[in-house]
Amino acid sequence: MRIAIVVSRFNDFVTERLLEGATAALADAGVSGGDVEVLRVPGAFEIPMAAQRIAETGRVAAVICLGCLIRGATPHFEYIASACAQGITTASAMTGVPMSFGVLTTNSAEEALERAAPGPANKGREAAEAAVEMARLFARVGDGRS
Ligand code: INI
Repeated sequence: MRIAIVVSRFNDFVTERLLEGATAALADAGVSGGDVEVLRVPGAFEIPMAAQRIAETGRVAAVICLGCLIRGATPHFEYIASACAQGITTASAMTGVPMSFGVLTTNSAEEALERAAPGPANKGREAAEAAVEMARLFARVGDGRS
């Protein structure tokens, strides 16, 4: 099973930790590193575009979306957060490829770092586990054409 991870560079002191949590979870789930495609984008706003594009190639069974928005530092926080969440939902619906939401929306950098710490509470890990579960579910359900 091939999986894509779309991760934003904005607030990379947090998003790189989410990426570490996600890749660790994929390894735990038996997805080998060679089957993981990582796409880096500038910010959370660009995540849905890249998620849709990689899903459209047909190469991946799921897309894990990772990003970090910090309210205090972001005057247009609400706009980017809702564009990102809505965009991912639409991209998944349009492509039929499950996409999980590992985009933090926090009030402070401290809160963001808590959610990106190593271990079971890492939100990148949580997003990866959801993506694998959905990919396996969709594989079992099939598409009705075969
Ligand atoms: N992008 C983020 O991922 N997190 C942020 O906190 C953030 N702030 O603070 O503005 C942010 N902005 C960039 C945005 O996602 C786009 O990359 C940019 O607007 C170019 O389209």
